[in-house]
Amino acid sequence: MRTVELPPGSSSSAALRLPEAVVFDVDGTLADTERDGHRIAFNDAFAAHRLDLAWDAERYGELLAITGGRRRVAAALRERGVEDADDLAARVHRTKTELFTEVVRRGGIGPRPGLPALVDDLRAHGVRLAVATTGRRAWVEPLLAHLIGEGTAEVVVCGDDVAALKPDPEAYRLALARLDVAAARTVAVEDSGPGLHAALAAGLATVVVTNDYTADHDLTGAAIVREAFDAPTPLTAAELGAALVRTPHVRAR
Ligand code: XBP
Ligand code: MG
Repeated sequence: MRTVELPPGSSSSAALRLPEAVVFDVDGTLADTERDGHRIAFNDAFAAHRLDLAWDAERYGELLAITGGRRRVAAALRERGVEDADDLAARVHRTKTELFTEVVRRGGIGPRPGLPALVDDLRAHGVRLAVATTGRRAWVEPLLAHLIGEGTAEVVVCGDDVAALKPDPEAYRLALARLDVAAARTVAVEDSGPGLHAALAAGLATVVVTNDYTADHDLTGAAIVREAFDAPTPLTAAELGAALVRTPHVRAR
C-alpha cells in the first residue's frame, strides 16, 4: 500500500496510508442532482404522459428512500392504485431518462464545490477512481465526462448493471471486482444512508459528504461525516487514507 508523508509542520510526522482506489457515488455526492435535476425531469415526464402527478421538493426527499427512478415512480403509481404500475413506470422512466440526459448534455449540472480539487489530489497521488451508482448509464456517462472528465473513472457501475440497487451492496461489489482491488484498500464516498449501507455491506470504509436531503440520515458506521468537500478544510487523498485506518473492520485485516 502506498504511503504519503504529511507536509512539514503537520501535527504528526507519521506516514499515512493512501487508498488504492476510491469509489464515488454520483447522485448527491459528485453533484447535487436530486432536487433541481432529477425531480424536475420526473415532473416533466409525468406531464408528458398526462399523469396528474408532481413531486414537490419535500415529497421528493421522502421518496429518495426508494432508490432507482423506475422503482420510485412505480411506488408512487401503486400508492395511487394505478393498474399496471410497473409497465407505466417503465415508460415514464424512459421519458425521464431522456429529459434528464438532455439537461446533463447541456451542462446543466455542475460538481459539488471542492469535488474537482479532491479528484485532482487523488489523481496526483495515483489513486484509482471508480463510480458505483443506482442511476442509469444514459445520463451517468455524460455527467461524469462533464464533472470529472471522460475516462477519469476507470470503472463505472450503474443501475443498469445490477439486479439489486442500493442499499444492496451489489454495485459496490461489482466495482471492486472490476477494479480487481480488495475492499480493505478501497474507500467509498457517499452522500446518503442507503449508499452508506451499500458500501459498508461491501466491506468498504466510507466517507459521507451530506447534503440538504441526507443530513438527518442514520450514518452510523461512516468513517468520516462531513457537510462539504471544501469546508471546513478541503477533503484530501490523505484524509480518505485516514478513513481506512479509522474503520475497525478494515483495520482488523
Ligand atoms: C440515486 C438514485 C437514482 C436517482 C435517479 O441513488 O436512487 O434513482 O435518484 O436516477 P444513489 P435514475 O445516489 O444512492 O445511487 O432515474 O436514473 O434511477
Ligand atoms: Mg447518492
